[in-house]
Amino acid sequence: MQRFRESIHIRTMKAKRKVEEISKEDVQAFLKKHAFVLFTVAAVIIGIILGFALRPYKMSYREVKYFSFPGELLMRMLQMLVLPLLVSSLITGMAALDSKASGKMGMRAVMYYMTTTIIAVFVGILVVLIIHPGKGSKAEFGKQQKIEQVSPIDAFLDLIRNMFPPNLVQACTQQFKTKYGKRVVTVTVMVNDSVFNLTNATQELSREEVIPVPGSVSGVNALGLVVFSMGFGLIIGSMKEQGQVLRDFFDSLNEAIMKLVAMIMWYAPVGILFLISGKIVEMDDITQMGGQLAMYTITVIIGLLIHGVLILPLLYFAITRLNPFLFIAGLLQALITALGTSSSSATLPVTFKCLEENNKVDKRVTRFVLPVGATINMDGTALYEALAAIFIAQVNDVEMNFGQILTISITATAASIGAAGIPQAGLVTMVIVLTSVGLPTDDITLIIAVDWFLDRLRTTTNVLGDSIGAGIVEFLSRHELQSKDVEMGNAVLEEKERKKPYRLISQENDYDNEKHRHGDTKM
Ligand code: 7O9
Repeated sequence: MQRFRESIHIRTMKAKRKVEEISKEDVQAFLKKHAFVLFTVAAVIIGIILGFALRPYKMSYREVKYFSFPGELLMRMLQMLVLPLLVSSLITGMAALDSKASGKMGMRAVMYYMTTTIIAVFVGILVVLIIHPGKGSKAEFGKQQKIEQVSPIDAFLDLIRNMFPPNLVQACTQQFKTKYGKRVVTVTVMVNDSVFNLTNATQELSREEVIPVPGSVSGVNALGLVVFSMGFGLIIGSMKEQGQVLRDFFDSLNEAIMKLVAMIMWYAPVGILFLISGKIVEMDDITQMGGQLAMYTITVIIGLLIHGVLILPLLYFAITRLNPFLFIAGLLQALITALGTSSSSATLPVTFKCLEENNKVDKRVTRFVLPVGATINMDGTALYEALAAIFIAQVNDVEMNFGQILTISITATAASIGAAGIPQAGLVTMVIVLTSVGLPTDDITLIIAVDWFLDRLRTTTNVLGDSIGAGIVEFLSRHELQSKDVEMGNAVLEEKERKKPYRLISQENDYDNEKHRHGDTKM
């Protein structure tokens, strides 16, 4: 008995020492491994504190701009990479798969985009109907401005036109936008003069007519580049040896850009710190905000939280049976960058890095799914537009019937899909949603005061939606990817698959023996 006790004692002592030893190393390894994430989180916290600390000094506009200069630099660096990254990743992504495999993967991605966008709109509508933030009075809001009217048909045609840019170089800097010109039309009318009884007298009348004329606005035509790159990638993928040079070229370009991304990410925490604190210094006094607007802000936050923290993770878990929060933990940097930059396209480089390096998502999936997702999949935006439209109806004391709510959900879904193809989308799509149910478009100005803030949150939701989509599409396409690996004798990739940090919440969930078990989750 005594010996037994002693041996237990020795063993526990050993174990304790081991724990101590490991914990020291562990902490170091942990710090090293997660240095980026820790820096980024620290940057957000310091940024917020610094921002609020500097507010009492009431900086002038010029000073605020100087102050947020480091943040501006980050935006510029990220945007610098978006174009080559978008083109090279889509081309190599498409070229790496045959048309059948990419078709299947594309179908799954589109299914995911549609499902989540529709769910997002539904969540938005539900939340705003339940909380009912609008009280039917506009008295507490500031002065209203006029909002330019847009023609939904012209916006839609612009979207289609932007899919086929006539000049690829121009598509990197400009989008097509219908403008309106005036034309004088002369019409000859017969005048039947009854006084002098003269028949067949004619008179020329001229009147002005508004006509659509071609124009352009600055901004990347992402949709056009996506369409071109997908077609181009598919073609060079099917070109056997002749296409090898191009495949190698774009593959190498993509790798080089990703190396640049890795370098820029060292600067990201500094940039994010200044972006956030600059915005806090710049913003208007929030204590002046009216009750309805505050309620509206809270409603949007709740809606986005339900979608991002509940529905998307649940969907991820339902399909892959993996822990969604471990997956999201790997994305933290991308989410914070989205929060700082309020642009999912500028965040794209970081999203790539997080998914490929932290979550070990297959490059063939990310290269294909992420650029398309950044362009057409905007859950947060869809949720927001539907919610905002109903809020404006509530402020105007207009009861929405079921048909109108359905119209709002359809237009909000369409608006979020088409946003990247519609020039100056932010406002234009909102105007379209409101016009579709006959709500006053000038009331958009009521919510503009909080838009900069809510934009950041919906961008984060957009990036989260795209990333979880990549995880789900990878899982659903694992068999095609594996068979392609075997075909190409690529055993290294499979080895990497097994090391995914976020997988295996239970041992039974191994890719190898799940073929039949998960057969039913296939889309
Ligand atoms: C939000 F593919 C890329 F990365 F090259 C790409 C480039 C440009 C993708 C998209 C775009 C683009 O122009 N997007 C765009 C997005 C254009 C207009 C409006 C929006 C909507 O933006 C969101 C919102 O306001 O709700 C949000 N700020 O996700 O970036």
